[in-house]
Order: sequence, then C-alpha cells, then structure tokens
Amino acid sequence: MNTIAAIATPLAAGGIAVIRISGENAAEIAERVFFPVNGRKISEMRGYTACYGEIRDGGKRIDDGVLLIYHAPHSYTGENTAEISCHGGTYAAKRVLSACISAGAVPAQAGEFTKRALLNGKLSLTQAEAVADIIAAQNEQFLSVSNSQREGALYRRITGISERLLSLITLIQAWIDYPDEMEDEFDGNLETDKLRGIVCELDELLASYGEGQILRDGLPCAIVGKPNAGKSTLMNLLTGTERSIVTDIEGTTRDIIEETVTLGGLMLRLADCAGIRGTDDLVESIGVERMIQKIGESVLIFAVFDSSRPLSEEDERLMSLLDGKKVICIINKTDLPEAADTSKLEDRFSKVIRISAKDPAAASVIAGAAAELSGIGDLDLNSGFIANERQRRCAAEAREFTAQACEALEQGMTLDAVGIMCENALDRLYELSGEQVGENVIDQVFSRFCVGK
Ligand SMILES: Nc1nc2c(ncn2[C@@H]2O[C@H](COP(=O)(O)OP(=O)(O)OP(=O)(O)O)[C@@H](O)[C@H]2O)c(=O)[nH]1
Ligand SMILES: [Mg+2]
Repeated sequence: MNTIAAIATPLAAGGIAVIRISGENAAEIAERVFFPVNGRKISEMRGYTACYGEIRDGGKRIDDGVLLIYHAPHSYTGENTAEISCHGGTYAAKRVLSACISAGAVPAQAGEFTKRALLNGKLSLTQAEAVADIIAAQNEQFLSVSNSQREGALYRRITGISERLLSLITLIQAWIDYPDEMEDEFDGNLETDKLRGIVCELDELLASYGEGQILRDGLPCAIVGKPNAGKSTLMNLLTGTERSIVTDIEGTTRDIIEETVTLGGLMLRLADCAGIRGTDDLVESIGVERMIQKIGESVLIFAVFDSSRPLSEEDERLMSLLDGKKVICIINKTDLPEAADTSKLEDRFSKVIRISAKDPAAASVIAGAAAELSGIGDLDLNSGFIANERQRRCAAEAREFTAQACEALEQGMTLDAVGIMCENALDRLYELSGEQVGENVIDQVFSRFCVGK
C-alpha cells in the first residue's frame, strides 16, 4: 500500500496545522522534508517521540515545526506514521503538504486514514462510523454516546445478538445432519422463544435509531399558541437573539422561524409558528396550516397561553390539536393581572409552567421542563445505538429474517428453511458490524469523512 499524506486540521488560520503521513515509507518521506535541529536521523527515532526542526521543499526552508513519529502497529492507522505540526496558516500547511507529495507521498482520499485503520483491524466498521459522528457532534450528550460507540458499544451489542443466532443455527444444522446422534428431542417451542427474544432485542436496537437522531440533530419542538400569546418573545428568550419579530400586532409571525439552541445540555430545534386563528389573510392562513403540520412533526410542543386575556375559542382549538402530543403548557405574561381561567389548563395538561417570557430567568424553567418531558436524560445509549441509515437497514433486515424464521418454526416448516432464514439474518448482522461487508459499502461509509481523517 502506498504512503498517503493530507492536512489533518481545518484549512483556516490557526495556531498550528498538522500534516499527517501514513504508510510504509512515512519516516523516509518525513526525512526528505523535515530536518531536526539536533541532527537526529528520523529513521532511528523511536515511536511516540518528537523533535523540533526545519521543514524544507527542495532545499528551500518553508517553515519550522515539530515532527512526531509512530511505528506500526502503534498508530491510528496501524501503519508507520509521521505527523508534522507547522504554523497554522492555510498557505504554509499546503506548502508542507506539497513538499511531502514531492517527496513521494500520495494525496489521501476522504477518510483514508480511518479506512486504513479499519483494514488494519484497529477499528470495526461501526467504530469507524462513530469517529465521523464524534467529528460531527454538536452537543455534549451526542459526543458522549458517540465516544461509547467509538469504544465499541454497538459492536459488542451486535456481537451478543449474532453469537446467540449462530449457536441456534449450529444447533439446527446438527439436528438436520445428525438427528439420531442428538441427545435431546428437538424442542420447537424452546427455539421459537429464543428467536422471539432476538426479535425483541433487534426491535429495541431499532428504536435507538430515533433516539440517537434526536441527540445528534436536536429535539424538534414547535412553539404554538394564539396571536400575541408571546411565542416569538419566548423564541427570542431561548435563542438569546432577536431572531423573531415581536410586536403587539396580532399575526406578526406568519411563516415558521427555526433555530437550534442548546439549553441545559439539551439540543432543541425550535420552530416559532404563526398564531392560531381564523383569518381571511391568505399568507397568514398558510402560516396557520404550516403550524398544524409542524405540530405533527414535532416531538415536544411548547403551547403558549396568554394569562392576561380570557381563554378564547382559539385556545380551545389549539388544545384539540394537541391530543396525543407531549406538551409543555406555558402560561405566559404572569407579570400582568390574570384574566384567564388557568384551572382549565391545569386540568387539561400534565405539565404546566408559569412564566413571563420577558424575564430571562424563564429560560432555565423551560429547559428543566423540556429535559424532564423529553425523557432524554433517561436514555441509555451508552450501551450502543443505531447511528445511521446503513446500520438501520441492516438491523431492520436482520429483524425481518429472524421474525420469518420464528414464524416458519411455528408453522412447522422444515428445519432447512428455518436455518436459511437465520443465516440470512446473521449475514445482515455481520454486514452491520462490518465483519462481512463489500468494498462499495466501505467506500460509501468513508465518503462521509473529510480528507485528513
Ligand atoms: N407584559 C408582558 N408582555 C409580553 C410577555 N410576552 C410577550 N409580551 C408582549 O406581547 C406582545 C406579543 O408578543 P409576541 O412574542 O410577538 O407574540 P406572538 O405570540 O409571537 O404573536 P404572533 O406572532 O402575532 O402570533 C408583544 O408586545 C410582547 O412584548 C410577557 O411575559 N409579559
Ligand atoms: Mg410571533
């Protein structure tokens, strides 16, 4: 395999930039561009040691920096690796890279360092995918669960399921091949129960996909209520900006305004909607339709009620739209005298909070209620979760084949047929974990990566 090189840090002005070289000739290539001030020979440097020196291209000094050496297999890729840290200017970093290319390295493809780590057995496929998620993480929780994945949480979970399936297949095969030599009678009920257990586990695993997505992308939340209830004031409070226009004119917000915020470690994708009311204005009525659609798409609803005005027909209509949804009932404008019969709201909603959206302290009250209702704090994704569509498809197919095997057994089909379905399920699990995966799948996974990773 050839020796590759790439800039591993973002192409922007910064303190330092790192150029990474990986492959059999990493030290030789480094020796052609990096000249230690202490005169040390790079090829004789021990692994995990560094030295300071000059970086040259064709004899011309282009920068100075630090060289770090790793020896195979003790590196990220499992290959010989050299990392040159130079000054963090975009041009300087590109010049150092081009010097490495002139010295014999080949420009790395997107994700090629991690791909080599995979091919050298340093990572499983799901661990490599977790590396991409760590890079993409935008909040504490997703970073934390991605780190668990990186340590092999999903891999271990899948391995546990595949081992059970494999022992079942072995047993079925033995019953097919050597029925007379088996000690026990074949017990269809027992094996069906085992398969059912595997189906349940795969269902749980599949459910983790949605939960993982919420952690990664944020919890979709709609802010709804009648005109002038204070929805946009609340939006601005939570985003800490003047994102939405606030006036005392009813119907100020006509289209949906969206923003992602992190509150108390919880990432929320907020949508400030048009106020709900019957209107002849075409634009406003489209806004109301979009608000209704947004309620459908959201996991959590912030329903804002104006306590300074009596509850109206619009409030009633809103309540009817919220049936079956997770709702935080927000009684707003508590700084004004109360005119609404709020006991009605207390009866209707299980989670009710009283705030003034003009008071900055209200943000933490809302964050607390959102964290409680979202249930995200109770999620345990540290034991592995389905992180992307590729994994979800493999798990869904494995679940389908296992369910079919279960049904086949119940209907008294031949053990051969049951065995084939179990094997199909196992193949999908091996594809999920990457133990049995085609080159095209690997290429697809690494196309998500950046160059230098
Ligand atoms: N006194 C008081 N006024 C508030 C409070 N929250 C909002 N307001 C005022 O109520 C008026 C309407 O606020 P908005 O945030 O624009 O209301 P909205 O629900 O977005 O209204 P539409 O976009 O028209 O549907 C503005 O004058 C706000 O300043 C509050 O807690 N107390
Ligand atoms: Mg508004």
